[in-house]
Amino acid sequence: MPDPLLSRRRLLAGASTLAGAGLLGGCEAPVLGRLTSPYDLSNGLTFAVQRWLLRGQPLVREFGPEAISRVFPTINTTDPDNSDYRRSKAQAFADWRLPVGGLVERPGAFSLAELKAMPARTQITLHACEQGWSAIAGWTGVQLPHLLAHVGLKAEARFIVMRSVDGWWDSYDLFDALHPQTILAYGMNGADLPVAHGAPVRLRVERQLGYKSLKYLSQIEAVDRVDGLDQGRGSMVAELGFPWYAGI
Ligand SMILES: Nc1nc2c(c(=O)[nH]1)N[C@H]1C(S)=C(S)[C@@H](COP(=O)(O)O)O[C@H]1N2
Ligand SMILES: [Mo]
Repeated sequence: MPDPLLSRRRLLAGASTLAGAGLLGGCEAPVLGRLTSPYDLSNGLTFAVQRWLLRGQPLVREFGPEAISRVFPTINTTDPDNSDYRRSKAQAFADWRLPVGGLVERPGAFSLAELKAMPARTQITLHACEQGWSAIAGWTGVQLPHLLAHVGLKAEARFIVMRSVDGWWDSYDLFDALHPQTILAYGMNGADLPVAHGAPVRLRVERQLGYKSLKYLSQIEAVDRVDGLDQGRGSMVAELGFPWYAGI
């Protein structure tokens, strides 16, 4: 039986190697594997420079409760049109499970109650949407690095792929996946996460634009590469023309 603490240490050692790689870490961006335009090159450079500047994994700014926006817009999917989702929603997500698998030692499928029983982090942060609006809210959830340590990330894992019930999918390198403010949020502003904002659980990945913070999570998978998924650009929005890496 692998020691969870040992695998956590290995996981964190992996993160600091990535951080130490700095500029060279740029090769983790899927776009760099398939440079097809100057746009890809500039995305890749942005990614590499940000990785260098953020190599110490600094936290994004957190606000006090007084800064919470009175209105937090909702956008795109606000109530997934999916029969499994509707059934789960009708029973307050009691039957909902989040499968976590791929390159992990101990794959599992976690209920909302199991996620809530894990150590929680609350953070009041600014959400910035690519469409030009931003808003501040408080988010409560389990840190993704905690969950990944719990399932035991294998050494070959390089990216975390996430999927949503509405068909959105995205991927994150370990640098962002292991950041202390990357959480799977089930709470917003002290209450359960509302359906319009991604219930029962959404991702908060605070150093990237809002579209990377997937709502309605349905699956998490650790992989060694993402260029074999769909068209090979690493996310649904990247295939629509937005940057895979949306650092802010
Ligand atoms: N599954 C899923 N995740 C999603 C979206 C979506 O439509 N579906 N929209 C994205 C965009 S563009 C933004 S800005 C935020 C919006 O979150 P909100 O609706 O809670 O404001 O969620 C992101 N995550
Ligand atoms: Mo957005």
